[in-house]
Amino acid sequence: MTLPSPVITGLSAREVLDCRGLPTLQVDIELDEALQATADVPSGRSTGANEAFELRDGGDRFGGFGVLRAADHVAGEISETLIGTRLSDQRTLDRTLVELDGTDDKRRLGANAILGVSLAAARAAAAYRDLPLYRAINSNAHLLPVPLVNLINGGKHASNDLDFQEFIVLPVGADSILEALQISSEVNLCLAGILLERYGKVALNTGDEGGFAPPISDPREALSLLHESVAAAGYEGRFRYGLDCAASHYYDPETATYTVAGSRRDRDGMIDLYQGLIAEYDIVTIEDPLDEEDFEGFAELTAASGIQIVGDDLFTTNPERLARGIEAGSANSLLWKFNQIGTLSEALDAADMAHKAGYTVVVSERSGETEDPMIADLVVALGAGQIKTGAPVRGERTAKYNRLIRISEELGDSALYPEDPFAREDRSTGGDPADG
Ligand code: 2PG
Ligand code: MG
Repeated sequence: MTLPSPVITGLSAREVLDCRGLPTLQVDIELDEALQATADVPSGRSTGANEAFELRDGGDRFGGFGVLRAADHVAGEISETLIGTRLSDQRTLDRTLVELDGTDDKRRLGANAILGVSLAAARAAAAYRDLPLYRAINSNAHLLPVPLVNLINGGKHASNDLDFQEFIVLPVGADSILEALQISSEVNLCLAGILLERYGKVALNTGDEGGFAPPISDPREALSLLHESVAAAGYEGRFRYGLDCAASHYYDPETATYTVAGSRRDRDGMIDLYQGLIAEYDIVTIEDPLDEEDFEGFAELTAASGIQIVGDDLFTTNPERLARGIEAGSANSLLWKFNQIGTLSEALDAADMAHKAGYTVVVSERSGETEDPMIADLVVALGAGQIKTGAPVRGERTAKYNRLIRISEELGDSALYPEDPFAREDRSTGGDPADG
């Protein structure tokens, strides 16, 4: 049975605080029949150069980070266009928003204003059909994701000397999302103990995504710490390992070199470094290993390594950049962040394009997050099977993890936690570098 489309009767936005204490947008939408929905807009720190434009106020308020102009656009022009119209489908709504803005990167109204409306409308439409969001988007949704749990932070997310941004454990040997979170959390507690003993209390300071930020600079040391913690927790063989290097942030375009732990390397030197780390530490996924414009280098590493190479700053969830990457064989996985492109439909199109090309999709949070758990519903809706949403601590991260637990419960017997998506016959699961 098709329900008649509801009419949009109200639209407004306010500034709220994100997890860094910076302002971000929260959008409310109202439909007839007194239905109301809200969505928050996240914000990145190690952003790609090609992301949609986040409109900030400048000036003195909040150090220039205010979003009152974006809020005014929601209450003004966007409301004038949408209020009184029918919320028929997401694609039509998003197209209206994109056309109203009229720029390539949504800079006139602000991608944050546009995205907030797009997401709130998706939630309202699901509520109107009395369905959870994941079910409203995909009637067959049942796949829970393996979390890429970011336990050690570096790069732009931490005040230490690690150049790589994220050191990740993947609980591939769990039976359910709940068990995945349990064993990840236990590993995190073991890591805390090891850090305290080895480096003192200062090592328990954390970065933007809740992972520890120990005073070290060598990526090998960080990876060894992860392996040691998994072993100490008694879970050898049940985890694999990953990195988000966010390499554009330690790349110098003038000399075409990368500086990692004080030494400079060119592209080939970096590929050698990654190949060594992959072999030594059971690394199955690396995000942004090279500069965001180096489609060719990405293709080289993808072919040479045989592991999951994820494009974040490389693709910016942008179908045009993704198409270029698919053509060139750059990466084999898309990092999926809806605020990089600015509407839900365009982000869904990018995921669809990735899946059709045989790429995996990793749904991701931003470092500047809110308590809004929407990406948990979206990763299940997409059947993506992988989510990156920080350490298993702090409300803005646990909001997503806890929503996944509820979704898993709602799905009951149909809920599926993936078997190790990285299993390969030629990869040994035994042995641990930390053991010697
Ligand atoms: C990334 C993200 C999220 P930011 O690089 O993948 O982990 O960081 O939101 O700062 O871009
Ligand atoms: Mg990234």
